Amino acid sequence: MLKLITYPAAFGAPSASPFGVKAMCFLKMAGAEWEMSSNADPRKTPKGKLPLLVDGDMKISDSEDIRAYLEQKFSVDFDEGLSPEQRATSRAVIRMCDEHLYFALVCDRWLNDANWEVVRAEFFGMIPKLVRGFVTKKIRQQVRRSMHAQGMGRHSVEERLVRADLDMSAIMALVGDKPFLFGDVPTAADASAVPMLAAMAGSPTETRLSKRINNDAPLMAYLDRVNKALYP
Ligand SMILES: N[C@@H](CCC(=O)N[C@@H](CS)C(=O)NCC(=O)O)C(=O)O
Repeated sequence: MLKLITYPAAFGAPSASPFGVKAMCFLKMAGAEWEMSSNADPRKTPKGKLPLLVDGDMKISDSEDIRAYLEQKFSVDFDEGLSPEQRATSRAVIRMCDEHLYFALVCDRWLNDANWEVVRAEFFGMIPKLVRGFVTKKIRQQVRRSMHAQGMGRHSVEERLVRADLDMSAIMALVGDKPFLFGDVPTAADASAVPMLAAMAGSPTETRLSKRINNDAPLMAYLDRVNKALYP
């Protein structure tokens, strides 16, 4: 049976990682039988990141490669019925979520002091108490550095909010009056966008970003529709 290795459930989501939840949605779209193996330490995985899909001897890293693998293995097209133009838009939406909104989520989770206290307890509670403070301080420093290198960490909270807000407005403009991004059936872009937005909405403490999402009724209704259609 296929095994999805990813971070355990957290903050109301089936995995702390939105990429893990995205992979779960793909598994459901493929009609696969699978089991989850919770792992909170990605260091020994091929790319040092999770999720990781294991199929016998095969190890597939990265949610986008997991998508390609599942589409091929189960002879399905997660974007069935979409025109070439819609497929191009879908690709752009997925990149926007994975490579931009994700970093707004990381900053909100890790750099916001109130959130960090909860994140630390939730993610690193298994580290012996004696060294937990030291280890988690180091990990947070690494995240801060990587967010600075990536660029999102250089923006103020307000600037990050404006950026995320523009992405969310773009997503909702695409959804329009439809149930899903491209019509009546959820596609790969829904499976990518919603875990990211839901993770932001499910912030452990209320932040400006989580408020922005939770106060947006049409956006929350869209998250709910995708949740019901695609979540495990
Ligand atoms: N492009 C990857 C991103 C995966 C990713 O960033 N995973 C994070 C958790 S959300 C991770 O494992 N980070 C560990 C690290 O960077 O050390 C995908 O789509 O799967």
